[in-house]
Amino acid sequence: MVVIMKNGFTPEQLQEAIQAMKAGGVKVNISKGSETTVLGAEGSAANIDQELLEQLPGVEKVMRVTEPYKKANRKYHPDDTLIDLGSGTMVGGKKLAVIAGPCSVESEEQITGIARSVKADGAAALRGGAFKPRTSPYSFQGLECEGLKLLQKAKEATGLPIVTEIMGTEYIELFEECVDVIQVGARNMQNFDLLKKLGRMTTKPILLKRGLSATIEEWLMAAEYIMAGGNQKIILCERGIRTFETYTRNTLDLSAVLAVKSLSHLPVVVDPSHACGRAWMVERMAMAAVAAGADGLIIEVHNDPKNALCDGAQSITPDQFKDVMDKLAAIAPCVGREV
Ligand SMILES: [Mn+2]
Repeated sequence: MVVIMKNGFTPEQLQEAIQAMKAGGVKVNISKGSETTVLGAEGSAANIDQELLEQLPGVEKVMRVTEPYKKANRKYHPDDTLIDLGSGTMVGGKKLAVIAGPCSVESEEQITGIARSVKADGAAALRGGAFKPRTSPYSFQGLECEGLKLLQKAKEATGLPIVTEIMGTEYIELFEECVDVIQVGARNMQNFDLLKKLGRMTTKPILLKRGLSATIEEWLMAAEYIMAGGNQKIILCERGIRTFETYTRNTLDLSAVLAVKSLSHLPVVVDPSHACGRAWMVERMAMAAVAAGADGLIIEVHNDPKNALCDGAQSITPDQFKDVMDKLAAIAPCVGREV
C-alpha cells in the first residue's frame, strides 16, 4: 500500500498518517519526491485501516500496490532513483553512464590500457570479468582473485569505478572490499540465496542483469529480493533474451527498457554486446537504447578482439568505442540526455 500526501501537508499530519499505517503492523518508508511525498508500507498491508487513512486531513490518496514487487515499484517511489557508481559518478540522471571494458581481465597491460582509453572517451566506469560464468567448464574461467587485483590497479591508474561479476555468496566480503559495483549475471538472476545475501551483506550498488528467459516481472522480483534485504541500490541491465532467433546471440528487448522505466524507479542500462553477440551491431543498438530511454550502457571493449580470451566477436576496439561515444553525444539531446 502507498499513501500519497497532499501538497502542503504539515509535519503533524505526516506523523498521523505514519502512525495509522504502523498501527496496521507495517514499517513505513517515506519517499520525498520533487512533487509528491509518498508513504510506502513495508510488509503486508492487510491490517491497515484504509478508510481511516483516507479520511486523514494530510492524505490525498491511498492506493493498494497490486504488483508483487513493492520497493522496486514506481508507485512506492515516484521519482527516478539515482545511484552513485563510486567517486560521485551517477546513473539514473540526465547524464548517460557508459560502462566499458573487456569481457575478461587478461593482464595488467590489457586492463589498464583499455581503462585509460575508455576513460579518455568519457566512460563512467570500467567493466571486466575476473570470475567468468562460462557455458563450458573447459573454457577460460577468468583470472579470479588475480583479476580483481588487476582491476584495482586499473582503477588506481584512471580513477574509474570498477564493475565486476560475483559468482557466489562466498565472495561477498571480498567484493565489498575491492569492487565498486557488483554485477549479478544473467545466469544468477534467480539465485535467491545470493540475492538475499547481497541485500543484507553489502551496501554496494548491484548491477542486476536480466535472466536469459526472465519476464520483466521476474526481473523486478529479483531486484525486490535484494531491496527487501536492505540494499536499495539496484541498476537493472537489459542484455537480450533467448528467442527462436539464432542470427544474433540473444534478442535485445528494448521495449523492456520502456516497460521497466514505467513500472519501476530504478535506473536501467543496456548491454548491446551480449544482446547481439556481433561487434558491428553494437553502435546502432547502443544508439537505439539511448533513444528508448536507457540511463546508460555497458559495452565490451577489447584492444585486440581477434585474440580475446572471451567474447571477442562482440567486442569493439577502443577506436570504435570513441565513435560510439560521438554518436551517443549526437543522439542524447534528442531525448533530453547528455553524454
Ligand atoms: Mn562477455
